[in-house]
Amino acid sequence: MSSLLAVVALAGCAGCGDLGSMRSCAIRGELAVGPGIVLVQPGTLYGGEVRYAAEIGPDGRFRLELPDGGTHGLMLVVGEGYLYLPIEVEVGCDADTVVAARDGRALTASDDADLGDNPVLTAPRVTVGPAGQAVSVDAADPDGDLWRVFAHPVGSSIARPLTPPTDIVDEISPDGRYTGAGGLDAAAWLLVAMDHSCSTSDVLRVEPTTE
Ligand SMILES: [Ca+2]
Repeated sequence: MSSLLAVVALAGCAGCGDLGSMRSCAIRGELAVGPGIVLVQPGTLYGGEVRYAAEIGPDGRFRLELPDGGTHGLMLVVGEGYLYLPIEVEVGCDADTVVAARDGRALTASDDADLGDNPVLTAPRVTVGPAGQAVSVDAADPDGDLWRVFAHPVGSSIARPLTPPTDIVDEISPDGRYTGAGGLDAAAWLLVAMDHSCSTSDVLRVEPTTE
């Protein structure tokens, strides 16, 4: 089954003035498909580190509050198969910046036609210990172009790259057990791996277990 996701980013801010404590810089998603995850980089697309994320609901909706407005790169992981859609938006701070599906307009991304080269996540675990919650998961990429594995505590705006088992060489991350994210607590976590071809793993939703 194949479907098209058409997305247009609508700037919701004409000017980010002195709004004091009412200032809120947020991205609101009204996509046609879900569930999934959106990962966000401050600055231009691929120009910075992924720091923020939000869960995309089954109805394709999400809302993500950011500390600042301005240019942000988004990676939307939704739809049949997993091929993320990269877009760049200007985030305003006097009204939500809306990212919405509009059939036949603006940016489009087809679903992934070849799932055989996608990264795969297995054996996810979120354990609860004296130092807080710790996340671990096995990652493997069939054609060896794994980029990063990210963890997102659901309900927060945080995205964290998990630590690979060995060094990242020439921006290619190794297969193996990824770990990290101590010091954060959540009722559930989302885990996703991305490669250099915009393919992704399944988005895993994992609840903590007490050891
Ligand atoms: Ca791959």
